[in-house]
Amino acid sequence: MEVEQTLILVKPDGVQRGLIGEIISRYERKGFNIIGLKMMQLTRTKAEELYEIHKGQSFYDKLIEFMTGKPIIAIAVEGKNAIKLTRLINGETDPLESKPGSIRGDYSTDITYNLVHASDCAKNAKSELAILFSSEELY
Ligand code: FUP
Repeated sequence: MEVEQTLILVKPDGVQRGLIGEIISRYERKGFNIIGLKMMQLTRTKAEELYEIHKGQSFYDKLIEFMTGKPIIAIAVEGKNAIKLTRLINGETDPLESKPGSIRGDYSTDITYNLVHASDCAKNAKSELAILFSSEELY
């Protein structure tokens, strides 16, 4: 069992819908430690860094507008197998695949307005955490 750190975002729709507490509590109840937490509005630069891999996709512009339009909550999470397990807690990207019991499965029907982000591998977790948090902001 490997202790990992990963980046979670409560996206603007989660903040606007009043689901911050509900969403954060799911990672806490699972047993993960929160080692960084803040509300912020993503700059276009940060959003483009975060979603660099999707540049050129049909949904890219809409995604960047959405992610930068209103505040988000950035959360740094640590625990055993945190990368894989937080993505299981979030549920699948495709709303037809995200299962009840997951955050997306319980609260979202949309592929873009899907409430949460979690890094998908160790390399991306490291670079995404660095985009959102300075080392002084992590405990
Ligand atoms: P995930 O890892 O589940 O966050 O999903 P992806 O990395 O595949 O996609 C990143 C984000 O792009 C999703 F959260 C939402 C957005 N997206 C769309 O808006 N439309 C799509 O068809 C695919 C992804």
